[in-house]
Amino acid sequence: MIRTVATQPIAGMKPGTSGLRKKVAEFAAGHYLPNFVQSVFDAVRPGAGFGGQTLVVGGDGRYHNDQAIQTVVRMAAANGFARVLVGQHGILSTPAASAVIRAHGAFGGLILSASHNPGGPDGDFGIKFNGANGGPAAEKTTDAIHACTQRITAFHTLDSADIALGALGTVHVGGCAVEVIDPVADYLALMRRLFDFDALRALFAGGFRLAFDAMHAVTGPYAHALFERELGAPAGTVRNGRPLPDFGGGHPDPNLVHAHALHGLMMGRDPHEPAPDLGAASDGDGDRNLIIGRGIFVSPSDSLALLAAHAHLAPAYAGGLKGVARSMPTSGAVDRVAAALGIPCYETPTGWKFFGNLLDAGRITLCGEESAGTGSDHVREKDGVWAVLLWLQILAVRRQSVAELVHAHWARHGRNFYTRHDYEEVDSDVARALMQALGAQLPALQGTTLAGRRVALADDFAYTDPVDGSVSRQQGLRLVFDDGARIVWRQSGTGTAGATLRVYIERYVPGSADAAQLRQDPQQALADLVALAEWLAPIRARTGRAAPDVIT
Ligand code: VG1
Ligand code: CO
Repeated sequence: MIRTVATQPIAGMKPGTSGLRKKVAEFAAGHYLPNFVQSVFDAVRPGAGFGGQTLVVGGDGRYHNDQAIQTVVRMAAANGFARVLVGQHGILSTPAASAVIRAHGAFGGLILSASHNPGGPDGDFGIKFNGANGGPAAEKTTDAIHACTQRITAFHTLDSADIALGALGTVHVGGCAVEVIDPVADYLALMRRLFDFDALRALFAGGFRLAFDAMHAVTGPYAHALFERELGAPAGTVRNGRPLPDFGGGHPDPNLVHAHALHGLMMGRDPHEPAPDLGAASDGDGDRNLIIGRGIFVSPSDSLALLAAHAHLAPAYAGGLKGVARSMPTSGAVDRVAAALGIPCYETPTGWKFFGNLLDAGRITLCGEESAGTGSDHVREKDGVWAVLLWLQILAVRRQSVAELVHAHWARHGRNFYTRHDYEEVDSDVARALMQALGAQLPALQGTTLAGRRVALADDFAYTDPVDGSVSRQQGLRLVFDDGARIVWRQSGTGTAGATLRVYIERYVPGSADAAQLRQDPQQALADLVALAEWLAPIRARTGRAAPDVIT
């Protein structure tokens, strides 16, 4: 019944920071999805074919997820996979997909998600390939996939009825066994091995209050199972826990703009509910985490540093960390912890795919990004629910508030004041021109003094992978001052409309500074650098905007 369907290349199928993301309408039209899926298979097919191999398939439940899964399943069967594991209802969070790939020795997986991008018929859709280590394909693979999309002439599928995604169990599609699995089970088993669940149960039994906002995205089922059923947190701990195809009309990006209700609650601004002890949220596909203590927002860069400093309190990391890594724009807070622990700290380009080699080689145990992504060697993706569990583990052992932990951390290691300013849907030509002009200016800035600071380094960040020697260029323009302050400019690789410009700004204040100085508002503490950034690359002036669209 296998059919080979003639097709033609479709332009623009270049995976970005994390897979291919486009508007739903584009993905759903004609041969768009089949072309990409076939190109993935063509790029990664081993010499012996896919016989005997398992493919994992799941998504974040957004609009078009279920239909896309049926397409992928038919194509996987037609391309010779022996077995396909699909999350029930088409659901698998990104970290759970990674866990399933690893637990079942799969060849790899296709994750259907546009992550933090909005969903619904007018929203975004996305797809990415993860390999046998459970991690996102490295650049050389995504480049090979892109090359296949440019020369594709046919794809393989077969005629078969849709599989019932709601029913657990195995059905056969052609010669392929398609198993609909519980999307939570493997992940839950893994979390039980990493953390001391008895200690977490005791924490909740003692009245500790968590507010977890699943943003009507994929983490709902995981959070209900873990926090409420497994750890005994009261019903209602998980908010917006039902995955919806349009995320309830919201934008599943756990930042202070899109998770403002949670932020208000944690700052004590909800008249109906006192602020809980810990507030957390995750994104569309469950790999990000937002952490807010009562009365205190923890920046993702600080959260990474705090987790690194206290990870040994969880059974999985009791033996210490081999090393840590952060993406280049992420603040240097974790570097200071690594120095104090005497372990290496790696600086990678933006995107989780760059951590894979370091994790596989055993060089690092923990890693993270300023964009609210934190993870460890337990999977090969960032992991939102895991990060919340690690925070809970630390709070359960230390019996201190989030604010106390953060303040003690700043007093010991100093504080890296940090902010990211995003300008969304900028005209692509304007964005390109701004970045080009700035890039051209950089070499001459080296060694000069700007607004009272000496420029120690001004370059376009290039990364040489220490494991396989591969080089990735043009990973962000950076200006580093000799006092550790930095300004970084990058163009987003996940957007689907126009260009998104990100400006990352950081300044270090030593722990010996007085508490008032350490506890300043970051926007105030960074105001001079924000002004300098605009002077060097006049984004507001060129786009006619008074302020960034999102400040995190
Ligand atoms: C953004 C973040 C990056 C993250 C990526 C995928 O990329 O900056 O840190 O890895 O999203 O996260 P960009 O290119 O738009 O800056 V997710 O949760 O959307 O898979
Ligand atoms: Co995500």
